[in-house]
Amino acid sequence: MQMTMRWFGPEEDKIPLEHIRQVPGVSGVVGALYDVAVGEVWPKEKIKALIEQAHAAGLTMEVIESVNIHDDIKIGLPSRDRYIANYQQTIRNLAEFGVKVICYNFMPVFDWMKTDMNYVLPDGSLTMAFEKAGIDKSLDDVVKEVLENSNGFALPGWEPERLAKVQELFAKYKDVDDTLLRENLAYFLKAIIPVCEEVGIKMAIHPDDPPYSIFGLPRVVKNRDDLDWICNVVDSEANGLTLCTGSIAEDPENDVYGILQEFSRRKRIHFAHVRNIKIIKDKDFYESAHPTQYGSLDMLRVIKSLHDNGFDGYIRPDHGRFIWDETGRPGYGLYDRALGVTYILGLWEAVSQK
Ligand code: CS2
Ligand code: MN
Repeated sequence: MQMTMRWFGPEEDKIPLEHIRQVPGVSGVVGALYDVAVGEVWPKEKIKALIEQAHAAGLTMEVIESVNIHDDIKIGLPSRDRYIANYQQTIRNLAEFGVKVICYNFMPVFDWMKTDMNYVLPDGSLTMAFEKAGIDKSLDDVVKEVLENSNGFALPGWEPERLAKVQELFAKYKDVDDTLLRENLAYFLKAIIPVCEEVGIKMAIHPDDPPYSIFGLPRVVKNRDDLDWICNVVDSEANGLTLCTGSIAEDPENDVYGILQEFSRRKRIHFAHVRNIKIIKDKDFYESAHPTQYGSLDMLRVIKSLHDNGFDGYIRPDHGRFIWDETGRPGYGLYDRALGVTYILGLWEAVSQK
């Protein structure tokens, strides 16, 4: 197991690598390039410069999160072949600089959805929440609110330029249902997994967040059966998963521990996002502090399910709250994520005792 933290690069992240380096037990950062348009090839010089910065700070960068997938691939337009060829080249380029795992998602239009970026917890800390009432409004209003409340940072997958055209994007997806989205995912995987095998990279798909349809959009990474289908459609260890405990648990029907056990055993979890959530009612929830007592997940059982079933991948705390007056990119402050690291490592050490 290797403990990592996500870092958004020198321009986009106000947290210096030197501070991440001081979090006990963190050996690497998970990074990405943010100045290459979605669908274009990541140039070698830029990859090299990014990874060298991590190395200069004494950290590895073996996981990339994310190389995002162009909407034309998800929609299945003829132009997808050009974008897939670019993706293949990006995989080759990343492998050259020691990257081992690429995290990505296959959610139409936008990445994760939260309805409140500044939800106040009883102890005064701020977190993110999702309440159904918050999306029972017009799409334009919801998008506007998310963009306005993200403290001036572009959230992952919420690029303002792209979402300025959100209605057009939705129109392009109007004929894409779950079946077609799944076919398009299969088409993509069949094209890229052989390249991954050749260069020693593992793909790790992130579950949908939340793991059910919103705004009528199709969703194909929601539950155990979806994950099983993905693993089987191209049966290769290079075709794996990012197991995000928070995202999976947002549907109370999902058996998080069973999923962690099964796919660890099957050697398909290459990257684990470990966070806790607290279900408020039905499917409404907020992202709680990591320890078991604050959320709906039994975190010891989460870690045990990974550890006891041979998980040997990269791990990171996921979102953190804002505490101690910290502000910044929602979910990605330093302090609470650092507490998450320490807690996860404590659990890991305990379950590792013979
Ligand atoms: C991440 C996702 O911030 C987060 O919630 O877990 O944005 C994740 O990076 C993407 O879905 C992966 O493509
Ligand atoms: Mn996640």
